[in-house]
Amino acid sequence: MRDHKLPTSPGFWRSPLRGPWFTSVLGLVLLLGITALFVTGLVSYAAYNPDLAPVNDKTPDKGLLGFYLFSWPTDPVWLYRLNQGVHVALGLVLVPVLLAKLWSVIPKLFALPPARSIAHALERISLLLLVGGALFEFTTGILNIQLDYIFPGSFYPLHFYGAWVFFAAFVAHAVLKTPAALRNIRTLREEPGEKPHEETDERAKPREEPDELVSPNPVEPTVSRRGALGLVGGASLLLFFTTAGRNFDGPLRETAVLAPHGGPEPGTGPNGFQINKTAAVAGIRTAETTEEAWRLVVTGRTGTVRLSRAELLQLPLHSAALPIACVEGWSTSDQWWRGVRLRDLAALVGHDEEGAPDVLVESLQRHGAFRRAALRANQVRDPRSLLALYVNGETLTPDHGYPARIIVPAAPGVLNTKWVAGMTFGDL
Ligand SMILES: Nc1nc2c(c(=O)[nH]1)N[C@H]1C(S)=C(S)[C@@H](COP(=O)(O)O)O[C@H]1N2
Ligand SMILES: [Mo]
Repeated sequence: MRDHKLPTSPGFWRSPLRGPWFTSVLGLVLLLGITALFVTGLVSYAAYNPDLAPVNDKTPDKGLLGFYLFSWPTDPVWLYRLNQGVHVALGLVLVPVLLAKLWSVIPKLFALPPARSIAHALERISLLLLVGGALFEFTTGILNIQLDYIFPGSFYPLHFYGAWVFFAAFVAHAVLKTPAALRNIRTLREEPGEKPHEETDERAKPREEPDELVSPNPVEPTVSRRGALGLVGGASLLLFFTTAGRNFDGPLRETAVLAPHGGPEPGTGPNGFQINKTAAVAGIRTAETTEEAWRLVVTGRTGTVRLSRAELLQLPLHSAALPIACVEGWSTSDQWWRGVRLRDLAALVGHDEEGAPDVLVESLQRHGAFRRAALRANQVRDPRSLLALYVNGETLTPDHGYPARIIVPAAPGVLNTKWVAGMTFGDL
């Protein structure tokens, strides 16, 4: 008998759950789930209008990988909220599935000899990219939503390039394995032993060699394969119901016990919705936001105008009900914003007849990743895009961007610059 004490020996792995049926079911769930994650991830990236480089683009040299970018629309207003909510919720829900899938194939990781042929060697190298890529993408994503940008400024390129490397390896793996996985769930029984349904089952005939995933000396099962899948699904549901509440205001938000956030508790009242970064953290001093001190500097084709908050309040004010949706996967319900249309500000500096162009918005904030952001012409022209002065009938609080903040329909939260000090209109 061979030594069963080493992980390189098949006999070392004794769970009766392992086998092609179990691995195939998990693999097919991941095939659908990870494809949806990739697509929502790319859409999320497009929402930044990363072509407004170098301001919005956090991924220098994206080159061909930016091939699909388009001007992000402003309708429907919940577009980014939904896409990012799905991206983050799906990423969390797939964690137990991914872990179970990796667990189910772990004997293969240790299999000797390291390579039986060139093709086998290539396959194992591609698996390193696949497993490494998956762990990297899930880890960077989860750190970002839980710890509020622990990689200052570098999360975007890491998660973006990682996604392409991972997805390339994922596609290769899916092309190789999906046909067998589909055959396995059709022809194999889920229970241990994993013999074909009947010795006479025609479809099952071609499978001759014993599968390397099946333990040669399994221990007694303590749970059926279906039961094990149920546990994985249960863990996924638990993650969903303890995090998804971050996309709603009010009591539902309290259900998101597993989704701590760096920001303070939003509190109650008209300004009682989530705060990404407080004025104190952003280094905004009260002295710079007083009526005497603060001026909005608007620059465009015909020059520069400076407006106090009182002067802004003399301009036509408009309202729009819009959510704030952060890349971290939290969002608020619609809030009632009131302020000056961005396109009216553009008109003040000579951009009325030919229509408003792009705009670069800069904050009072001196340090940090989000002190400025660029908006596309289509966003500036939308009548619901505002330089907000009020929210839900009250003056903005310092933490929500007093004296004035940007709010744009369907845009990622990060483009809604707070504590605005300057706006420069012109093609970017
Ligand atoms: N100046 C400035 N504006 C900013 C930010 C910032 O850190 N500094 N954070 C942005 C991000 S990432 C989000 S999600 C929204 C959050 O707005 P809120 O704090 O009012 O909810 O503000 C955006 N505007
Ligand atoms: Mo954000």
